Amino acid sequence: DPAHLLSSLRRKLGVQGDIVSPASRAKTKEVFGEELTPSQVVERICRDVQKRGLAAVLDYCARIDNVKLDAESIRVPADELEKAHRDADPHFLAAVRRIRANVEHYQKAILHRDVVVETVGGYLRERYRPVRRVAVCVPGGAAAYPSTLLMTVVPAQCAGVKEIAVLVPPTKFGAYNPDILATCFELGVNEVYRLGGAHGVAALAYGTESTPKVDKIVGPGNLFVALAKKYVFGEVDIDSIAGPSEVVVIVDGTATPEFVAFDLMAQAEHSPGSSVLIGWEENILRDTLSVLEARLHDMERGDLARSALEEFGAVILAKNAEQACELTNEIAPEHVHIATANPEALAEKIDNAGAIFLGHFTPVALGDYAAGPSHVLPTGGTARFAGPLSANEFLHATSVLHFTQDGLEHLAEDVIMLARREGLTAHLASVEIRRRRAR
Ligand code: HSO
Ligand code: ZN
Repeated sequence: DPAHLLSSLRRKLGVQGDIVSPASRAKTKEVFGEELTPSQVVERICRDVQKRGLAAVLDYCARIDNVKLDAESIRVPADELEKAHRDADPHFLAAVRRIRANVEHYQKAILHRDVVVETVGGYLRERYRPVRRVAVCVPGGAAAYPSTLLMTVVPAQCAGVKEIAVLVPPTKFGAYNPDILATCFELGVNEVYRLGGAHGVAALAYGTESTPKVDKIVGPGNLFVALAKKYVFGEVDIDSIAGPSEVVVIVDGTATPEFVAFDLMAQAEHSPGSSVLIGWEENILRDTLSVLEARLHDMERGDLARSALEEFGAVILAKNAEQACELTNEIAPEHVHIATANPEALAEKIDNAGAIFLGHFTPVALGDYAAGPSHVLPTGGTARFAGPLSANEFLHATSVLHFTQDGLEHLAEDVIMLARREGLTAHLASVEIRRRRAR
């Protein structure tokens, strides 16, 4: 029963759940002296940071990350960023520059533009301005992700955000990673904090003497980062909550088993990552699985990918293309890859997906690294209502209204009717008094 399978996948992967690894349970016990759920941990940390500020943040750096930092060293010094950039492989930096240009090209093209609506005796306007100050979370637990810097910072810059603070945990894949630091410098980001986890999110959400408060926090992270973002929402804005990576690959007989096998492995090697293969021709599913089995051995992260595939992977034999699309809509995955003869027709039937990749030559990796749309996408079924992180997520709208006396007159009777119903006589009078004056 595919629907049942999917809901169990969702439960395993969703960040909403309080799923804890034995290691993280032990850590909680060590830090807090008692067994707590991740939500309880996050609530404690956030409250503590709100109350005690920087002292609490530094405490958690020591106790959770095992790194002794102070009011100064919590921020990566400018010369360290510059040195990482100077020492970086020029070919790597050239790639970063080209990708940045691609991301800019796309993000600027989709940027919301102000809308003016003429109306009787006046006009209405939807006006967009950038959020003033944002924090971007970049994961640094399992691997270093300079690509995530590109896919978060560049959209913010395209929106015109003036102040961008980067949060990277104090690990070898984070704040001590030369590629991460070099990329920050290349992108013109000089505010980089050696901070991750819930305490990192709280530090920027509430602000401390070393980490000035931001207006919005975006970007992926582990369960604690995700729960902390939810906790501080309202104090600041957040983007959608990004959990483990997912892909649904839809295939017909024209798909190449090798291609598809690597697409499934690519998502699984994020570990955890979920890869679901859906088709309606049994042969292509079988062939893909045997190639997958054969090729997993050669992969550097083959063991990680294998365990992710075993735990979170699925192969579904649908009745037909129609049903494949229905199931995909139910999963509402982060990525959908349609490897069929006529992918565009199927794509029209997919309502719920973070990003859709069409045809045999558009692997998800193109979007992950270089094409232009951000790879920060809704996961865990949230693609039912959320979309990709984009430059537009860094804008906020304001309505602007301007009427002449004629315009006021045109609306006056209706305002008075409603204001009287609601018993708000000052509202009523504020219109009425202007009418009298106009006569
Ligand atoms: N597939 C990940 C993004 C990523 N892939 C980063 C490689 N690096 C989530 O969409
Ligand atoms: Zn990826």
